[in-house]
Amino acid sequence: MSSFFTTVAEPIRYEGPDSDNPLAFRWYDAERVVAGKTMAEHLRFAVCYWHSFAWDGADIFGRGTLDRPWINSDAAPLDAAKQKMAAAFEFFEKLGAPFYCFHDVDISPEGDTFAETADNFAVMIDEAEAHMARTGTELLWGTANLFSHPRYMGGAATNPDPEMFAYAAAQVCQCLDATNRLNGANYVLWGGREGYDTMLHTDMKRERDNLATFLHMVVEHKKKIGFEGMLLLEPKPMEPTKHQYDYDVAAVHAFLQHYDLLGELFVNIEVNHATLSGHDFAHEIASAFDAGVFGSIDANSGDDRLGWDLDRFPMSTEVMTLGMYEILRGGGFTSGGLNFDTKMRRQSIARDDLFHGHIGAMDTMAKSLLAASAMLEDGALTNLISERYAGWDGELGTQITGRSTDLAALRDRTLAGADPAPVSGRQELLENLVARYIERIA
Ligand code: XLS
Ligand code: NI
Ligand code: NI
Repeated sequence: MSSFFTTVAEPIRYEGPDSDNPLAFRWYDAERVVAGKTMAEHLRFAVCYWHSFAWDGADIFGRGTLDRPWINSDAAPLDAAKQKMAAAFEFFEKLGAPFYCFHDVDISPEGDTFAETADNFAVMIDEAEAHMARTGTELLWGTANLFSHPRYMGGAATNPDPEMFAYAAAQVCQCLDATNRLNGANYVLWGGREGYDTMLHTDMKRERDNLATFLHMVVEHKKKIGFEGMLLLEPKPMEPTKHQYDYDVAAVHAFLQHYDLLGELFVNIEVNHATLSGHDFAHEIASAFDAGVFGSIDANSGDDRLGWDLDRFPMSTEVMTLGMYEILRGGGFTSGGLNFDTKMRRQSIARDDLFHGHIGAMDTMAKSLLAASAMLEDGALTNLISERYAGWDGELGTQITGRSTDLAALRDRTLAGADPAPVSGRQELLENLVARYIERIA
């Protein structure tokens, strides 16, 4: 076993809310049963490879800051990739995360040709398979990076040049095969540059048609190789492009419907992407369940005053409680899970800061699960909602929904009767109620 994280000797353990040990869980108790399932089964935590192991802290204004010896290594590219993987699996094991996620380029160095890249990738998939067998860590999802290389500056499936489409297809083919071999629970397609920077040079209809063709090919390939996981699109309204076609859950749902892809693709909802699209996290989850496209979650958070995808660790129990509430109300995860698509702040340069970020986030999600499941069990919100809509089960409501009345009949009825009186929506009372469930978790 590698020893990149020497200051953390033991696996992180649950010590309970009274513990002052910063390297212990205070709420995440993997085996604790909540509403019929263990916390581990409910939450299905995954650590992401890209921010945690493949990023050195560089931003657009400055170079890397983080202490990541496996990145800034003088070793040959494949040897460096193996060191990076050893560090990653040491971390997964010590944290006790059951799953991880990767992009092809996170785990394997790109060569000068696609053939070289494919050879490197094959070596690293063997390596990953061995680490997974040794540690028991599983793959929540794999994905191909179709946005970093200059060939994808104009998109991948939506590139104006079919040569780039073909290259992207080759990359996804390899990565989906590898994900299948590693028993990945899902496969993600984030449309990083599937959108436009300006409409002046964009044929939007052609681009959307080509994206649909690409997705049909992915679906066909999935069936051909017998991959059983879900294929997931990850809605995001913008960044890096000005406009992305998978803007939010509603836009993805309409796209899937229009191109006859419903039932084949589902969504991976990221908290910070929901915020960027102008929606609450809970709204996106509820929309996905309503449309039958819910899949998985990228758990992170933004910042109220910075308007881009900041990928902070989730720290707000209130936001996450409302999200977990919708997940539980919808029936919970099947093959999906909670992937921490999160990165350290640039000044958190120590290696063990990675532990503090993930421990806090796992505790936030565990607290949110407890509060949400108590709220659901007590029917605290559901009862009030049924009361609020009770009229729709009465005579008038069923006449309207059953279409046994019409506009003119409703006018006559309204002319003849007294004007209806509005009742209070009681939003503040409900906000206080949610706060009480959060205060009371134990
Ligand atoms: C970027 C996305 C990305 C996907 C995987 O904003 O969140 O990290 O999750 O390609
Ligand atoms: Ni993101
Ligand atoms: Ni993401």
